[in-house]
Amino acid sequence: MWQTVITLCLLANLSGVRATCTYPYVAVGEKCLFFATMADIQYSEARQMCHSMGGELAAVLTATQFKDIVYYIYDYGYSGQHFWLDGTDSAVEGQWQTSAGLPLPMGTPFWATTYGNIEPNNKENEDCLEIHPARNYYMNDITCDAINSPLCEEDVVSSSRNVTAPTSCPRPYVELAGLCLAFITWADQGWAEARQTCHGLSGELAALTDIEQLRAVYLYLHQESIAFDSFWLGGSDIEQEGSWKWTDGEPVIMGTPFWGFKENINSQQPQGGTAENCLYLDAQAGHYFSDGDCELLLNPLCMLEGQ
Ligand SMILES: [Ca+2]
Ligand SMILES: [Ca+2]
Ligand SMILES: [Ca+2]
Repeated sequence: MWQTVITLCLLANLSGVRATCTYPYVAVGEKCLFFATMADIQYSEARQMCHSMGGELAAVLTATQFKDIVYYIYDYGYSGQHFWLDGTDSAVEGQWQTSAGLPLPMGTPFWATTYGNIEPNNKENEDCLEIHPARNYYMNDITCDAINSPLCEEDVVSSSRNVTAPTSCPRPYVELAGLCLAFITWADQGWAEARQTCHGLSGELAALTDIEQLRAVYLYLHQESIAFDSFWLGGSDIEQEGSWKWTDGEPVIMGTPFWGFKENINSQQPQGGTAENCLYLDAQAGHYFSDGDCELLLNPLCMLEGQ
């Protein structure tokens, strides 16, 4: 019986016209899409998340592609969720294009239009593209720091983007300076909870033990436009105040050029004493090492275990 089932599955696969997609991507018309509803994040964070998943925000270039996505949202239980699509007019106001530089279709049947209003309306300097149940999933421009879930499309032409491809690292890890790192922008957590999140990804909060690793992380955060986020690393002085260790017990290298400042140049980190026992990359201070209250809600920066 199982042979019959397997044979039928194989036949269905062979005769199917849909794309073959890698989990968690699903076939939607001719595209492989990932409805990342676990994340409610800003536009640039959403793009970085898609990149780390081997894709890009989904680009809608034809009416059929648009219909396929909207029907899938209604048919598969995503109604009520709202998503980022690939599109911005941040370069030239009113000129909407995808990340690959392709012009976005304007007008019907894509954008919301009513008696009094035609989207995109740039009402509040809105430069990013969303689909939202408040507009029955017609396209709308919204500010790029609004919060939506990424709708990712699996990459078939990786040349369309200029980010570091996650070559040898499993998704959502990206390869930086010889490490597989995952920037979990969709979780704001205390240090201990952030560790659990990394464990769930077969990883650990990252240990940056080489200064080239800190440099690579810094460049990546700016390349991906997520430098407004702060990230937990796997260092702490919980066991003994002032004795900073990574989670594997190895000592954290102190001083310049790893550790940064707080208010001014006379306050090199760590400076928080027993009130601050966890190590993070501080977005407000150049992403140098800082000690912080372990209950701060920051994004986990995970490293694949066994590296
Ligand atoms: Ca605009
Ligand atoms: Ca609008
Ligand atoms: Ca401390």
